[in-house]
Amino acid sequence: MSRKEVFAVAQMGPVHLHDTKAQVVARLVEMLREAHSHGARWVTFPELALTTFFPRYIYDNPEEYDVFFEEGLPSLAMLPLFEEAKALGIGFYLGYAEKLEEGGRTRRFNTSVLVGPDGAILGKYRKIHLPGTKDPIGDREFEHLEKRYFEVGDLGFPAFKTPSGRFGMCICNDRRWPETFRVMALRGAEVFMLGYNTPTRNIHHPEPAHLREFHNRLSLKSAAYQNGAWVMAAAKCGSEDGFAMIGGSAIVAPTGEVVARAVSEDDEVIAYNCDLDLGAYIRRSVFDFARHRRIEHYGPITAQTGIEVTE
Ligand code: CDV
Repeated sequence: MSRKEVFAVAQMGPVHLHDTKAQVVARLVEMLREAHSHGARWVTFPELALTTFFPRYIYDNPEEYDVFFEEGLPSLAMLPLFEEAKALGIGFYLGYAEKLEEGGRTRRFNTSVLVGPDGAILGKYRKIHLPGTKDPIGDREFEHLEKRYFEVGDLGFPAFKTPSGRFGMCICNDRRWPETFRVMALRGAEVFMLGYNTPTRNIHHPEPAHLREFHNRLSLKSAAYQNGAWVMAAAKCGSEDGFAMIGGSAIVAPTGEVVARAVSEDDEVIAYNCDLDLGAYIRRSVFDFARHRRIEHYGPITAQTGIEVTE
């Protein structure tokens, strides 16, 4: 039996501060329909897909920033997307800002949800590698305040069972960390879905601009090859109220080859008929974890965070 499935990645152009969630969700529904016309069974949407990338701005009070958050699944704003996806029989990954009341306090996470082609919620992931700072750095054209608005994710890196195999989810900065993908692969994930909002400029160091896209692709390709898995990566990109973010949404094969790539910095759907068995030979040979991993030498990976020199 063939394990080929069409996967689509729905890149988004900018979402401006004044755009309403209804306008944004209408764009997502439009791309869902386009993905359906390509025969897609799964679509990956970006990180924080319903709003502008608000962690670039400084807010002090929850009353100012709660407008960016969603409560419940599906939230009211997401409903048209959930309904259309179920009607079309398409599963999807969607990034959003999650707010909930738990243990007598309000909690906020940078979250993604995986919804099956039948409309069932298959799982949720909460971003673990939060970049940036809690307090504004100042003296920059924009901030990156994810640590201010979100808690570190508390759900680990699961591999979710779907009708097409096991899928893992991560979000943006997580893709730069090999631990993210290896944990999901050790749990059997054959497809990694992720969304990202990557500012074109690195506010922490004056890098040459081309490195932003180079490091994005490098991370996606190594994640795919080193785990024998497919990678679906969706950007929100272009100039959001004058703040530029990279595009480069891609589908990467388990061989590490980019098989489809967005060319614009706008709403754009890319799709590929993915052979989900393609990674099997990689996981049977060079990356046969059971035969070749040497966990007795990996202690520092979980025992320490920063560099420790013994001598
Ligand atoms: N949204 C992100 O996590 N963005 C980071 C930037 C700040 C480096 C990223 O890894 O792309």
